[in-house]
Amino acid sequence: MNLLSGAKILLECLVRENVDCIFGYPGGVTLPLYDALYDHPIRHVLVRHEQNAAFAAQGYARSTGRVGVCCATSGPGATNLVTGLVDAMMDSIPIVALTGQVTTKLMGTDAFQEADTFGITRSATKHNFLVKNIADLPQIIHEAFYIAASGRPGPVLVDVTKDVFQGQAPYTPVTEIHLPGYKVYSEGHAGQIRRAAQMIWEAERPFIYGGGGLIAANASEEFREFVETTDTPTVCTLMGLGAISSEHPNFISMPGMHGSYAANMAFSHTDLIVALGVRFDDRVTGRLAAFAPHAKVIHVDVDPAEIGKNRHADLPIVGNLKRVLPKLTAEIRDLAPSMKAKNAGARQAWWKQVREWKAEHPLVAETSDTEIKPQHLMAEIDRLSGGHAIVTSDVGQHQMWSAQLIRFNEPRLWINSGGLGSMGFGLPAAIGAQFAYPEKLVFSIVGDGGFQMSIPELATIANHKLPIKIIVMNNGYLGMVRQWQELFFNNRLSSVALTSFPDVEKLAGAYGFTGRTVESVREMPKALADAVAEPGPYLLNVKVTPFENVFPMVPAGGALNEMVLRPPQPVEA
Ligand SMILES: Cc1ncc(C[n+]2csc(CCOP(=O)(O)OP(=O)(O)O)c2C)c(N)n1
Repeated sequence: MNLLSGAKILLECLVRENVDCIFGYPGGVTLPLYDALYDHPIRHVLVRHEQNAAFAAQGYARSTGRVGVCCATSGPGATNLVTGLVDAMMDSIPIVALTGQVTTKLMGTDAFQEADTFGITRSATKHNFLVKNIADLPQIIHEAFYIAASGRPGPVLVDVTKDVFQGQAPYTPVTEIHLPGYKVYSEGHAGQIRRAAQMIWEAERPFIYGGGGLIAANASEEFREFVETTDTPTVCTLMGLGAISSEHPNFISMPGMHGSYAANMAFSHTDLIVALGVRFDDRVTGRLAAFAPHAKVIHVDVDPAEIGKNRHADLPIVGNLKRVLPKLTAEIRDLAPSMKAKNAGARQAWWKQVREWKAEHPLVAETSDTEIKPQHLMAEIDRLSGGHAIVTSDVGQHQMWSAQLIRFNEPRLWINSGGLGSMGFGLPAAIGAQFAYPEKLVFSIVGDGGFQMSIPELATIANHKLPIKIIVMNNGYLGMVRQWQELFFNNRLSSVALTSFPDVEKLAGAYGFTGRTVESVREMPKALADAVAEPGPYLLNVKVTPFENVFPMVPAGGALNEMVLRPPQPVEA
């Protein structure tokens, strides 16, 4: 019988899962795997830190909807993955992390580079496995992919001992996954769906609250049809941007802490929230007790644990949005002849009100003739993107301005760390996305803080000549923390000034590509256009006004209708 090494069996399983690219970093116990990769068609991308392998795998997964794969050695390699795993867990991103573990007989002896990866990553993953027997390997790898991608997606880790990589066994392809304890609910309850349609028609001020679950379910088309059939004002969360085009007439904006006035006022006045693939996150709801006080809630989610977790659902539907939404839309259409006229007047008045709120305080980019406002930078990037570029962001003020001001006319273009808010995410995520879409325009918008967490990955970018446009929104501070210190700690700016930022021309030059700093507002549009025109990578350091704050803002613990709309204006003498 033909025998294969565990390493080769693992790669064979990855081929069967259509994996074309792994982001990773080698080490002692993964040597047999890397030896098998040496002349294998699956591409291994050597990142410069394991955390970035997990972020790059996420960039790949978030931009394609496929499972991203990362790999690390035992001990420090595996522990370096943890932030990326928790990040994927918080945002429901399907990745499979492969880690090496010391030889089975050394486990528990404090062997060199031994860490309890299985224990450490238990709460950081949707599921994790430890493989100590080569005979289990194929089944486990396919189960890992199935669990990562199905139901509510998430990260799955497979820890493989060195003796399993090195062992020899016959390989029989796995044809069936049978996980009796793991239930995926997809269809939604027909009676509940019908009831939901009725509630939607009965509402006078309905409001659609769409989230990342719509994107995870690839349900954008179904979502658009639902929105148009009900003709309801719609917001998308930070994770849901692009689920419906930013230019769709029903789309209001992002809601929440830095959401628009219209979005937050609508939450405060609606009588029915249709919550689709969302989790009533505190950054959306503000003070939960004061959130949407007049609203009933229909909550559709694939994960039953989300329903009623933060906000009671008057009507729960557990199911996959791609399956549930068409049924809901069909029920809405069915009921239209008998229900349409009932609240038509009230609904018209509601739309009028929402449009007025939108017109009263629109999200517009401030500009100046003398300096570069960060909002102006985002407006220029938006112009170049036209709603079609992939934009990855890091975490901080630049992330919020990007979300407010850049259009996303399709899903999977806006890639950011929503739930965990991990600085250092943006640049490696762009690497993953650019590998997935070599021809696409990819902007990576980062703060001067987060950028400095990602500098090692400039080597990966240079190595593969990835044409990523790295835009550093350089305000000289850990901007978002400075904003909070200014607003809530008497402007006592403690450890937030970022002095000693590197000369980007020299920095990018050291890696063999172009870097440039732009300080003049007149030159900024052309500098961005030049970056886009460059065939290879480009590092553009944009010096923006340092003390700008992100508004609107709902102070932490505040209710949505207590949002602060703009900075206090100087009092005229
Ligand atoms: C790994 C990590 N450490 C700390 C934080 C807390 N934090 C949130 S925003 C922020 C400031 C980010 O500064 P910068 O990257 O310059 O972006 P800006 O806010 O100026 O746009 C910090 C430190 C975080 N989110 N992630």
